[in-house]
Amino acid sequence: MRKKIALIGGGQIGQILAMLAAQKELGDIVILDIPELENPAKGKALDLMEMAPHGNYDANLAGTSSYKDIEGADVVIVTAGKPRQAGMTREDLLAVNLQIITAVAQGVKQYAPKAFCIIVTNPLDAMVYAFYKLTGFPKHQVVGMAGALDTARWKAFIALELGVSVTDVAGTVLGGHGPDMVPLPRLTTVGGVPLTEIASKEQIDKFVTRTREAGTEIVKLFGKGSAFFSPAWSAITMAESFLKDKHRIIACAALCEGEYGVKGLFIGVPCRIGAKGLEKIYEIKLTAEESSMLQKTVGVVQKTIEETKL
Ligand code: A3D
Repeated sequence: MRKKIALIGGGQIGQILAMLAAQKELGDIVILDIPELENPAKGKALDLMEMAPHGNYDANLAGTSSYKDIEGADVVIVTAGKPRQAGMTREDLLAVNLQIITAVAQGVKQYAPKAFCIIVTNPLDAMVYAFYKLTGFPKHQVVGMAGALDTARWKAFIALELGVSVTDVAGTVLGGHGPDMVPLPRLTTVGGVPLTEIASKEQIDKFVTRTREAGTEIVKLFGKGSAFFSPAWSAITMAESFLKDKHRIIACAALCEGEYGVKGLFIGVPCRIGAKGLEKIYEIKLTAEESSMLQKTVGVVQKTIEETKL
């Protein structure tokens, strides 16, 4: 029997998620949106079914506004919520998206209590925390997608500037999904060569700044809404590692219980994702400077999480 993937939110990211999940034949797909947008969700599902003969994939897609239709889902990816508009911070979305996540958590808890849940809605670190608290799901079942995207951006900017293949860049980004995130140049390599040996300090500083501001750079260009291709592929990478038990090590927002000195918060850390969900958090020995940057981002995340009052 095919796996079942429930996409909660059928907007910009949701529709790309549906396309990628279908093309990768990860399973059958349900796109759930609000009742007013049930027909567009059905239309997107049908459009993707009609693309299948060219895409050469076998997947059933359906659109709905009823949580009954996500029953028994193996994976739930939540993008339900408002995106940023130009001039907004992610934190500006807290009140409106907390309401939405509260409704989503209720539906997922009732109909897909065993699903591996990937939260994408912003402000990410607070929304994944809220979803975890509201569902009461175990921590291995709930992660946030942010580090996967921040790391992809980090790698993309390095490859662009150095004129190397992006597939040869390896590295990670820690911390909250905001301008204080912590890319780790010291541990980044390009085809096995340390980044610090082939890029100047000025270049590295530029990569760090651009990565931290990458979401805002796109929001400014769009004028309306935020990035959707790269967030979708990042979340699908996480879902795929779970569904295929690939054991990929991906930076995810995960519940830390002492790792990196963080207790009870979701923070971006390197995670192993396999058939059991979040299987392991890897702790890296950080330098004093990296540690102090991490503490700064943790402080920001803590403040936003406190605002959820959960
Ligand atoms: P958008 O295109 O507006 O899609 C969101 C969809 O959610 C819309 O179709 C809404 O109708 C739907 N929705 C709203 N309320 C509900 C509900 N209660 N139940 C089900 N569906 C609902 O936004 P988008 O897809 O561009 O972005 C979705 C979210 O992802 C936003 O909060 C963004 O800020 C966030 N985002 C996060 C990242 C990260 O890296 C963490 C990156 C980009 C976007």
